[in-house]
Amino acid sequence: MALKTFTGETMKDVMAQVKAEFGDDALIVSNKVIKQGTLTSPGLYEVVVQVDQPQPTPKANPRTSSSPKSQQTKHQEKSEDDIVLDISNLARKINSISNNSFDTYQKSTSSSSTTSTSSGFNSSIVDIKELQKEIQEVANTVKLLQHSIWDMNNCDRDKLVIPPEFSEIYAISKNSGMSKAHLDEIMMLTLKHMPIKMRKSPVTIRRYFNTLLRRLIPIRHEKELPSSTKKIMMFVGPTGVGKTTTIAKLAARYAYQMQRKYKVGIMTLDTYRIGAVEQLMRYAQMMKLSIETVVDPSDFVEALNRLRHNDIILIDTVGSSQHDKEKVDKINSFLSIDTFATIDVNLVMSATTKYEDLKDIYEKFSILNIDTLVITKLDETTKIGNVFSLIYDVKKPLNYFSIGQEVPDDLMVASQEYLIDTMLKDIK
Ligand SMILES: Nc1nc2c(ncn2[C@@H]2O[C@H](COP(=O)(O)OP(=O)(O)O)[C@@H](O)[C@H]2O)c(=O)[nH]1
Ligand SMILES: [Mg+2]
Repeated sequence: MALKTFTGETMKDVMAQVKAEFGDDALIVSNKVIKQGTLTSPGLYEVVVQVDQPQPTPKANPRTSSSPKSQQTKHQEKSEDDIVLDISNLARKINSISNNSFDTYQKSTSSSSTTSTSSGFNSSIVDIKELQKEIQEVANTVKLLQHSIWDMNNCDRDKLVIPPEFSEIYAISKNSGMSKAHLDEIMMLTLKHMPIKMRKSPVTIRRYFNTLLRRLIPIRHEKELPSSTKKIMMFVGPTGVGKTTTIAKLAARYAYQMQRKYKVGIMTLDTYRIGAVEQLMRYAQMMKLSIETVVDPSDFVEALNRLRHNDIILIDTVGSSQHDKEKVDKINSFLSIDTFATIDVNLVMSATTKYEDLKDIYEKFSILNIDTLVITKLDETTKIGNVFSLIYDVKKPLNYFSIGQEVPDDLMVASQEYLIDTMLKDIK
């Protein structure tokens, strides 16, 4: 009795080979699981068939039947032959699937379906279909597994379940310092509204999320000042965030760097420290700009009037901790004075401050009726989800970003693209 051994990665695969060669009448002597397949490695299955019976020609594998070796009866030689055949079969299957050429392959084989090789090709098509089905099943299992791992890691996330394809963008946003409550809220919106078609590719997911975040950032764009209009801008905020440096940069920008060269005047209310006055005096001298120092609110109107010939007046204030209510109240007393133009209040904050503190600062300074936000020290960190969250919360527009110490170069007009691209920078 001669035997032939068939092997394959699944029992289905092996049986298909047997059927292709011997048809439905194949006499199976034994079948074994040599190695159980796992998610990461293929299995090995073996079926031994009795072959000392006339082989049904129509279903015979043309490559096997035409080969002289297929007539040999030695078991060892047969199985070696089969292994070679299996490998080439498998290579062909994988090739046709990975090239996504199944359709083309089917077309080319169906056109020659009357030739003697057609049954061999057709059975290969069946094999490929089965293989595709198996691959799909494995892919589904992997997806389910990813889901359950994600769910386990995030069981504190109330009802929000992040699908695996969103996990990268979720992790990066969270790592950027963005408030978790905001992130969950935005993620929930994304999951609800994002078109199904876009969810399939991580690239479109990122693009969608990036665009959505950008749209949540209000910007006050720099506009040309109508002639005969005066603008007064006051800069308030904690100590050391870069108020004076930003004023120096803006003075240079308005006076020298824009298409229209504005007349710029500077005023400082920060007379607590000699150094602070000197710092601004030096910048004003260098730029040949007029400067006024004011100690008392009663001197404010007069000093402003002396600067009235300017188009733009920039007012520096004393830095104050958000907990120092007295200093914030003093600034407020200047703001309650009637002036020839409304005072635009700019709250200056550093990107290196964590979200909770930014919020605290904003709240303490909000008695000054903040108009716009200036963010400084963006060169010192890329984790600026804190800034995003603050703006998402307070819905105040941004007007300028400070991106370094250099006066006047390290200043840019605020942009949604810069903020969100920097925030999601970790995405490869
Ligand atoms: N790295 C970096 N340093 C800055 C930036 N803006 C200001 N600084 C520095 O921060 C320090 C405090 O700045 P200053 O303008 O005096 O802060 P103020 O107390 O708010 O007026 C100085 O050493 C500045 O050079 C910035 O955007 N990036
Ligand atoms: Mg200062």
